[in-house]
Amino acid sequence: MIFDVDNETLPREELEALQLFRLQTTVARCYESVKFYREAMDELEVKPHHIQKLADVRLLPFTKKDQLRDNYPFGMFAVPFDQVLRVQASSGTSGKPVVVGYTRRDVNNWGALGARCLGAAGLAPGDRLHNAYGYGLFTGGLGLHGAAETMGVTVIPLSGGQTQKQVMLLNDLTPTALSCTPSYALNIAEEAEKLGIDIRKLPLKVGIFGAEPWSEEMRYELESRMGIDALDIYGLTEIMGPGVGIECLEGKKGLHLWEDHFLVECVDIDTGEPLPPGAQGEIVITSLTKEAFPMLRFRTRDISTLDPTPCKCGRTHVRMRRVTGRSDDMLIIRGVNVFPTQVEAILMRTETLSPFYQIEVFRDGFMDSLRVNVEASPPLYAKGQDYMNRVAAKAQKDIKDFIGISCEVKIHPTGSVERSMGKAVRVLDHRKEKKS
Ligand code: DLL
Repeated sequence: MIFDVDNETLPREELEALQLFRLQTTVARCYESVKFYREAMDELEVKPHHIQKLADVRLLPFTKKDQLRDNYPFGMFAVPFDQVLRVQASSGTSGKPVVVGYTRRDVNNWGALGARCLGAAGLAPGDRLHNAYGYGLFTGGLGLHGAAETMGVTVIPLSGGQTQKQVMLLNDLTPTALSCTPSYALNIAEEAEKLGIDIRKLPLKVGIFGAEPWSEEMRYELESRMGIDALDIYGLTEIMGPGVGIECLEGKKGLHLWEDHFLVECVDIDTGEPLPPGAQGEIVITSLTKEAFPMLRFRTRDISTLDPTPCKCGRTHVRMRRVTGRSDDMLIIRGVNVFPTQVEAILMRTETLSPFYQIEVFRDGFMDSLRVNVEASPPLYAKGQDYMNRVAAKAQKDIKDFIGISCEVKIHPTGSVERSMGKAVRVLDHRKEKKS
């Protein structure tokens, strides 16, 4: 089979033997073809032949996002351009984007791993995928597109935006799967409700949602509003794009990371030291098969936990728990670490609040403060200000009890929090604004 489905259930020993062979090949490729890696390895006095066992990956230097930016645009490419079939790029919200390249084999592998993800989500030829991830330099649109075409699933390439049209086509073309960010899925669900279309009655059966952190509570919301199974898919431009891992339909608890193509570590955020299974830390990924843009020990900044326990689906690849957030999105409010997904979980457990929210952070003198802006569900709004104040007070107390921070919860009318078309902006950090 072109997407090596057999590799998904390889016994651990065989999987690790394959990983070691591929790691050695990748390290040699990096050392020979990318000046940055050669210099970084020489500095640590590590040569490719030092990689004798999988744990030797720890001899290698980490690669950080800033270093990729320093090598903008093509400094990290390991092949000449006559072998590069495509480039994609990260969003680059803070400065220059990271530009990555793919050989023909890389594009094929990406399609194959994406197809594996669709398979894990229960899709097969005959299914139809409505793909509302953005097309273009962002890897979401073209990534899921390639996945569907590789598997032979019909792809409906919507890209993001034009939400009313998305709803119309969900209704008319009756896809069985929807791919987009979870925040955009919520936007689509809301639009459908406004238009009087009950998505639960359509043939749609599965959502392939990722590209941003989301909570279990958000899963529940999307599943119940759309009548689907909502699965978490993970990926990042620097490593490949969507399809590094996905939750399986059977287990729905943690994402299988395709370990025959990626070597995954979980390290202490501050020290970079390896953590035992089950401990929360930063996910570090080494690509094992990439040709144009191989990556050694990329510090993803994504915070999660690796779970090596067997999954009922029979896949042997390690599971990564839902990403709580990125280390650089973690808010530190008066000494307490907070991720937006933690706040999201509490808001969504509070009945009568809608799942649309945004967090603002302010600094007054030396004190940081946090305001959570959330919308009332229409029935709550109808109950008037006093009632809403009580709901806000309850949410504030829950945030204090469960996360340990005092904050202001402000309830707004339905429709006042900006809707997402792709990755939602969850935090407005006013501390970074210059004083005039
Ligand atoms: O977001 C690739 C992607 C597209 C993944 C579509 C899934 C679906 P980037 O724009 O480079 O690539 O952003 C990568 O997004 O490091 C995480 O911080 C975050 N991210 C991606 N998937 C998840 C997820 C794409 N399932 C960055 N849960 C990553 C939480 C996610 N965060």
